[in-house]
Amino acid sequence: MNYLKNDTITALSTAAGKSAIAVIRLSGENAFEIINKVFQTKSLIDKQVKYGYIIDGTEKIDEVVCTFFKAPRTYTGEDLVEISVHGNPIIIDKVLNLLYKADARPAEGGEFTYRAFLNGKKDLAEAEAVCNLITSKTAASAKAALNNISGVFSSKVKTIKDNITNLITFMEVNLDHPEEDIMFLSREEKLAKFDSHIQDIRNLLSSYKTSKILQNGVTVAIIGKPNVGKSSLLNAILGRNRAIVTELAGTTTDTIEEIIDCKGIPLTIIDTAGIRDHTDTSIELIGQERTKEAMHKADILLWIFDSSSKLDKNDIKIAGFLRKSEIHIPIIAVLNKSDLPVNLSLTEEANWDIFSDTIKVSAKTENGISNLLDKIAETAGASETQNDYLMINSRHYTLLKSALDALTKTREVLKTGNADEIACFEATNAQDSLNEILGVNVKQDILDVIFSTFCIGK
Ligand SMILES: Nc1nc2c(ncn2[C@@H]2O[C@H](COP(=O)(O)OP(=O)(O)O)[C@@H](O)[C@H]2O)c(=O)[nH]1
Ligand SMILES: [Mg+2]
Repeated sequence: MNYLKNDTITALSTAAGKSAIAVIRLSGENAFEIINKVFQTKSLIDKQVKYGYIIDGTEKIDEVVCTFFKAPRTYTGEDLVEISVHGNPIIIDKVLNLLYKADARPAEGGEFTYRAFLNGKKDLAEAEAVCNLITSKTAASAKAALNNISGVFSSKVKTIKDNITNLITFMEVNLDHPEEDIMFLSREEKLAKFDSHIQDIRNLLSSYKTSKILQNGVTVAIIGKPNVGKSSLLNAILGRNRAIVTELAGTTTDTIEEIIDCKGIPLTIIDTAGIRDHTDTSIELIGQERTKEAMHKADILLWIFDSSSKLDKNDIKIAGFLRKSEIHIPIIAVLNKSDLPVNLSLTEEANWDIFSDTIKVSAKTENGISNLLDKIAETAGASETQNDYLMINSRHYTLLKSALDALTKTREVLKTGNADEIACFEATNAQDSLNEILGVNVKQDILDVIFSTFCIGK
């Protein structure tokens, strides 16, 4: 790893492949000197954005625009140049090779952001959020990730940490100068303060599950016997004809996956081949195996019924399969074809209590589809997902847990006796864990692991 070197680094920061424009970043002490070796411009010296050519000796390689950022007010905190070249991989390669020849080094994964962290432009939690923003799948999760980059999560952690630091200071003053009562806090007051900080940490921890849902999304598999309207339901949810719909049983032989934005959460919907007692073809058999795989992959099942006809042995087969399998996820009963007269009753059979909810819809008229999406979002836990920040990083989770444990111990020690010295020691452990989230005193090997998961160019 080169992370500790302070030389000048360069990399393509936009996605590989062909595009109108690609941006190459160059950052470090010698960034301006290096670009001057390969950049020919007639722009004025004082212009921050300069138009010109990347040249190899006298040969023009590309017509570009270079944006100059003077340290320290830059992304990395160093002198930085962003070269906008034409997005052709051959040109990009040539320009990068010229920069290497001019003494820039290929950047490691995440090295630009790593330098931003080292130079105090971002704390560690803010730097880690850069990846979350880039991989967000919905507008809601992108907004939350952007808030993390801007310090919304970090400032919550920092506030708790500062409050604990203040408390430790109070307790230490009390210990050192027991005779002076100017800054004296009673035991009850201290306990109340620690209780409130414990609650603050619990609140952050409790947003872990919902943040994960917001960022990673949930997977829903549409299952049921043939011809109940599974593919029609997928199409109705997507608002377009993605899956083939016919009145023939066994039309869908493979699984079809699509992602939609469902109340802010990325929802992967899988349409599956219908399960029935007998199968006509080997293709259908393979399709049914895929259906079973999809069921195991899913977080929620939508079991579709045709409410215009009675249950039959195919439904019983599915019920049997679900009972035998190790699937312990919410199952929503979707009574489709509600535009037709009702002939179905789920209660008349024994053991139909496996459903978390029952929803009536018509894939044909689209009646009830919006209700169904609400129900899916609610079942996934998305109603609690109104977070303005993300708490999805397992490193943060583990450190918050240790801080919570340390504060709980602090509280016990304070409660059982007059042992402020030990209490202070425990509270300092909590302070250390919270600091580590923000990147204070984090071991180099941990930093290496964090930033090496970033792509080159970030
Ligand atoms: N009346 C009515 N017909 C529907 C509805 N949904 C699907 N169908 C019809 O049911 C048949 C089977 O639909 P399809 O989506 O292929 O079912 P799948 O085998 O479960 O995927 C087709 O003829 C659809 O037009 C509905 O809500 N109302
Ligand atoms: Mg189908």
